[in-house]
Amino acid sequence: MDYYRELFDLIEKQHKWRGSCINLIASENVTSPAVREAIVSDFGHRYAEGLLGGRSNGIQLFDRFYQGTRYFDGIEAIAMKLAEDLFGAEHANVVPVSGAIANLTVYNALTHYGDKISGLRVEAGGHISHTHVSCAGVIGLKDVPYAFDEREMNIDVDRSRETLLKEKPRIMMLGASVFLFPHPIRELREVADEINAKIVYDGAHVLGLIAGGRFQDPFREGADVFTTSTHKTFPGPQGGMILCKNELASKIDNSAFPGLTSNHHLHHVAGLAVALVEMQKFGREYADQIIRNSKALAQAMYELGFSVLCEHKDFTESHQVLVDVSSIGGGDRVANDCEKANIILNKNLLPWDSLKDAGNPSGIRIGVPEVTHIGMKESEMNEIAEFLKRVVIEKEKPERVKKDVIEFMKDYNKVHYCFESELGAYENIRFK
Ligand code: DSN
Repeated sequence: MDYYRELFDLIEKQHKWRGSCINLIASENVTSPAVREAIVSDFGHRYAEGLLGGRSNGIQLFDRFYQGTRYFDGIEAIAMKLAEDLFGAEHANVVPVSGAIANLTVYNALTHYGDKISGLRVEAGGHISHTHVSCAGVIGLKDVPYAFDEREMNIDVDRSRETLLKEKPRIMMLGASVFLFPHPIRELREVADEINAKIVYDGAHVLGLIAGGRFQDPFREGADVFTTSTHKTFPGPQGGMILCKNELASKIDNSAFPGLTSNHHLHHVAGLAVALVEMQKFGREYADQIIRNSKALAQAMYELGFSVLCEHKDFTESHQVLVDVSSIGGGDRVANDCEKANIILNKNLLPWDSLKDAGNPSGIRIGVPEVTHIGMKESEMNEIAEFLKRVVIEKEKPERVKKDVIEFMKDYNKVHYCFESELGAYENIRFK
């Protein structure tokens, strides 16, 4: 078996296939050619252990432990400054290599084994890293689930307040994987102060919207810490980041290094810096279009007969649309049929499902960051809704719909909202 050839064959196939798909996974995006150039740079070979102007218990450390970082130091400093400016943060840390590790880093910095953490249940859209099944459990934190209002698809502040006052979590997590509407940061600030908890806002899904001044403004509304990944609505490379108030910077920096990361991924920090510059310039226009697109897609699907959640609230204020498909095949079947038609989305638990339903939940989650980033607007959302109707409601053979999807995608092969876009969005870069 010629694994060498096989590997490059698989890479080539991936580019060709996903470039001919309508990519609707809410946590995915495609980066600009400039971000891709940064990702394949020499920084991917290098080490920069240590912190930029690092501190330990308030004592200034020397910055780096290895030589060779003179250019990377400039890049990391730019990334931190851009992130602080764009998100109104006093301090940025770009060391964590993912959003979950960013959360783990904060838990490690601000809690002790056996403390409590409040967050949304996974069934209600909470991220696993906010609960005992993942990072919070690793640190020994005990779950305090918020009460959830299924009609409003948001935290029920009044019912949650009682629980919070009784359980006194050390960290109150906000943010989610199913995230249709802004979370009530302001409304929960008072109770956080009363129980001496820190509000940690996980903005992974909505970072690109916040960069564009949409959705919500976590620090102005009362968050202490803002954790995130860097590759969902925000079109950066895969990675993580922590933004925080200065008073928490030292603890969080030391939890990131030497705590939970030895070397961060320097090429991804370079790519992040490029994406931050892009969002500074194009973020508002991009975020506005994402929200227009998700509302347009939700409306079109609703009119075509889909059971789209939250019609009474104009469906969504984010990049996501949530659909109950329990009466037309269930989440698993629908997601699989869509994949056969080159429409990539994911099955998703709805708040009234049980965790046991994870294999075939009631819902599908649809996200529009990637299709927006490659230039689609409201009219294209109507076409996507029609494709979905043919597969899911009319049960047309997915292979027939696939032919039309491939034709449709031929017009969308460049990344928008960036400075340069010669290289195709799905083009494979060859070096050898
Ligand atoms: N599981 C990811 C999502 O799709 O929401 C977040 O890590």
